Amino acid sequence: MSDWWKMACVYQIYPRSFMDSDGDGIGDIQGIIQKLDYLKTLGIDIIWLSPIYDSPNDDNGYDIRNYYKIMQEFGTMEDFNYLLNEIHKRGLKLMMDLVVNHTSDEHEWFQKYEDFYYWREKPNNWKSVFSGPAWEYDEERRQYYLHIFSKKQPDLNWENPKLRQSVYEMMRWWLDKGVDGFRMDVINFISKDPALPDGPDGDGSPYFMNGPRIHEFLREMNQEVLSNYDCITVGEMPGASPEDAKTYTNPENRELNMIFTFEHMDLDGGPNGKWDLKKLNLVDLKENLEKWQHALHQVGWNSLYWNNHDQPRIVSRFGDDGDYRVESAKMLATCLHMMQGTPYIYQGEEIGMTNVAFKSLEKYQDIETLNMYKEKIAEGWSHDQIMKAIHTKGRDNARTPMQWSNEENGGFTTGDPWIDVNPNYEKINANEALQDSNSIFYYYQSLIDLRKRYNIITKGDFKLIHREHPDVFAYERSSEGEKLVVYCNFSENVHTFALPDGEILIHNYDQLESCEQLNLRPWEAVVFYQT
Ligand code: TEU
Repeated sequence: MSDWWKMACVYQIYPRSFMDSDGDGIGDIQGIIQKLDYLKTLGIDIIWLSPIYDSPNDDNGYDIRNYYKIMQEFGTMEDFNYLLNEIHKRGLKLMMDLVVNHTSDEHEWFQKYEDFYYWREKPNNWKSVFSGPAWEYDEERRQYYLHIFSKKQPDLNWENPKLRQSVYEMMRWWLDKGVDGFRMDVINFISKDPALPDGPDGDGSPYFMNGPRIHEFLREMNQEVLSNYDCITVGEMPGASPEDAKTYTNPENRELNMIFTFEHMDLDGGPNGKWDLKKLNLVDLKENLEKWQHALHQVGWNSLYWNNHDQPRIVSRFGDDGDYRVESAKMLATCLHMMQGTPYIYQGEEIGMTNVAFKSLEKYQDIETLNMYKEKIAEGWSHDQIMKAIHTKGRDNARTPMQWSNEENGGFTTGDPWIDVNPNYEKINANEALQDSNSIFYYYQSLIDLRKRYNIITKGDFKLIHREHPDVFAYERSSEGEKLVVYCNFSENVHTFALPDGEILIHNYDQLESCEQLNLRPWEAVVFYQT
């Protein structure tokens, strides 16, 4: 099977917030169908759809109640079949979100099969990612069950071969329908240390991340399911290192095509995690991405992302969402898209959507945020301190509705949106972008097109230059006599360098300030191509 996915660009849709067709304030499948031509215009190849399966929505669909049924708010299986057909008619592909580390506690398996889950008389000391203990006492069974995430997301016991076969059967069902692959939710959590030992200070991750049988399980999944289809797979892997990724993504191992790393997304968090706010040190970011480029070059494959439904919006996080929003959004896109790997664009990133700072906690919907608020108050944090952390890192920053137009609710819904629309929709929306040849949208369109036209972007090696520069991320790509030289100014300071040779491939300003030297203006990005 070909490596078609190495030249491809993926667009992630968070269906709840993408487009509402029936006015109930919740995005749906018919709404996605209405926007397929918009995605085709952007030039993306694959759509990653966050979960659309039946769910009580304790974690917005990442708590699945029935893998074979579409969530009622999103539509019907007929709607899905029509969506898949319309995607394929446009020459696009569909990657579903596979959530099989856990199910909803309302899944029939949880009701019927005790040995599909982890039940213990006595819990260990693990804490949940969503605050509190990772064990919940069940009065009926008079035992505790494990849930690394919410108490309505019990972890599946992958030691049980029957469970594994039930998962593989479900995967085949979707692949036989014609879906083109899977994004696999926390897939490196599925193998736990069978002893479930206490973790340091309640941190169980040494015993559930990249566990003892993870490669065995992934190879079995590949052998039993994936190898029988021409499909794309990406594993979401918090806590995976470049060394781990070499094993996970080396095609000789027949596991996955690529993984999502979290290392670069953890660099602006302190020792106590994401809510422990810390200013990004650009040198840390440069050296981390360099490490991943080098580790997987000619060994495995990288995914390239800044955004998804769990991360704050990158233009607010590492760019400037004020005066230089357009320049910095384009700069960030350039920095990522000129690297080796498959780029992922999250809905709204292509129009420079920003974080939102709701004044009241009541406006927030995310279980992680709401549980964290209670936990931090109990730890003595002030309300303002917590709200600052939420405004900076909360997942709802990415989950405000897609901004389609300057109409009410950004054209997302004619009803009351399930979560407030970012009030800046009047200025920042897809309609505006499509009418402005200088928009971030058309800049993304160019980046996606360049990847298809210049093999060096897919094949070239990576060399960091000006390593210690505190504001500028610069690197070279080389392959068979061709070279790219990429300069990205991650600041509003001006910095001067020797002017590289070659033609300008893409640039987020109209022209260079000087033809004698490279004067990088605020948030300026420019790529030189040499042959
Ligand atoms: O996220 C895995 C994960 O670790 C996230 O919880 C992430 O670390 C955290 O959100 C950062 O704030 C996946 C899904 O992407 C996420 O939406 C789900 O909540 C989670 O798994 C459970 O399914």
